[in-house]
Amino acid sequence: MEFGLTDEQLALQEAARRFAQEEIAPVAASYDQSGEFPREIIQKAWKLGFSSTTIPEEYGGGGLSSMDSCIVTEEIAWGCAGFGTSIMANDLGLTPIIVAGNEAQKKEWLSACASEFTLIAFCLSEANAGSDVAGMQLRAEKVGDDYLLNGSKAWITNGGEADLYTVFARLDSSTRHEGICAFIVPADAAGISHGKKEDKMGQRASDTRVIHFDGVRVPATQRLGAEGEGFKVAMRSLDRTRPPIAALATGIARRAMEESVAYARERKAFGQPIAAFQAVQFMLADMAKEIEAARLLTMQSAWMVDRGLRASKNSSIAKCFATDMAMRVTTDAVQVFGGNGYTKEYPVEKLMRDAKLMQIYEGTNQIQRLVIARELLRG
Ligand code: COS
Repeated sequence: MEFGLTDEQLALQEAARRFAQEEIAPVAASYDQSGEFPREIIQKAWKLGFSSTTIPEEYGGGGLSSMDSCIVTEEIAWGCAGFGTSIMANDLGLTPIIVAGNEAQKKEWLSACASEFTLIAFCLSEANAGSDVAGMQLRAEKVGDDYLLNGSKAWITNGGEADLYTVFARLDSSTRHEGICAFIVPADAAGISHGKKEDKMGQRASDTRVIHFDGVRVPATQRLGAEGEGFKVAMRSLDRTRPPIAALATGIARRAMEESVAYARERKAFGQPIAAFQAVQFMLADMAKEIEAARLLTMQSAWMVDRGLRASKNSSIAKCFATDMAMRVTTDAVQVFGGNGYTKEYPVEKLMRDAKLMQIYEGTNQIQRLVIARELLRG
């Protein structure tokens, strides 16, 4: 068993860390305040190979492994989780093409995304079907060789900024998951419109919207997999993208711990730095041990994805543990900072707001527990 990173991975980590320190962290608070989308910085991340990372080399991509992608994601999230989510959502949007695209689709769409900056959004959730994917209502109607999409998606990351969508729609209303299809849909297709950017508690730099599909015509050549396979395409995609979400949460928590250590060394009470008090030391020690555990679970699930093993249980364990951990660690970081931690003058209240979303998106942590329990009980 090898716990160390390779020389290439250390170089990748160092490059991503520098990018997060120099390009993201200094502007994170201002994007958090304005809620603007940092398109130029995201594009720069793409140019440097930190976004759309998993496109295989044969289609012109960086061909990074899931492990590599987790290494990058932790660093970017250290800089700002909203940036991390925008970058990660891009890879999530691409994943259905990687897992279910035929050769012609991969050549056309993955190559295009590798050669030109393209933002992608994964359109799965709906206002009344978030956890219950099989309950989606967006309709796909077969008309000749095409499909007509009608309905709306909700909570779509990169929704208003994306150039390309992967969309899940219901062909057969008499079934549940058996009636769902997956499609590749350019964002400029006639009939697509989007709602306002959601005014979120945290991760405010990321763009989250409702997308409306009003008679959007999609040729059959843009269907991913067979008719009725869309649900499984979504599940297989999420198995692969939950390890980077765990890495994102680990990055938020690591930032909170580092800020807490620095503050505890400086801030004085009763005539000495608060780092001298065991009450504070224990909080810092708990942060460190939980972050280490989350990172190891993340690496284990990424390792499984990279070996083509079914990673559902381990991806859900990593996602659930790391995101609950980020919530605990950032809450304790605010506690270490005391009253200062509750103000926007200091960085930890943003980290706590950003961490909350991690327990909700990419499958709530209640859904992760359901997946883990089902995998255990399946025998
Ligand atoms: N890989 C491959 N196939 C899978 C799978 C996976 N990870 N998970 C489930 N399946 C298959 C099942 O084997 C079953 O196949 P058969 O009908 O051939 O036996 C089928 O898919 C249906 O699975 P299941 O019965 O478990 O579906 P449910 O409707 O009970 O829902 C949950 C399953 C709740 C796990 C699913 O809806 C889910 O993941 N929800 C959360 C969605 C989410 O993460 N949203 C975030 C959006 S992206 S920000």
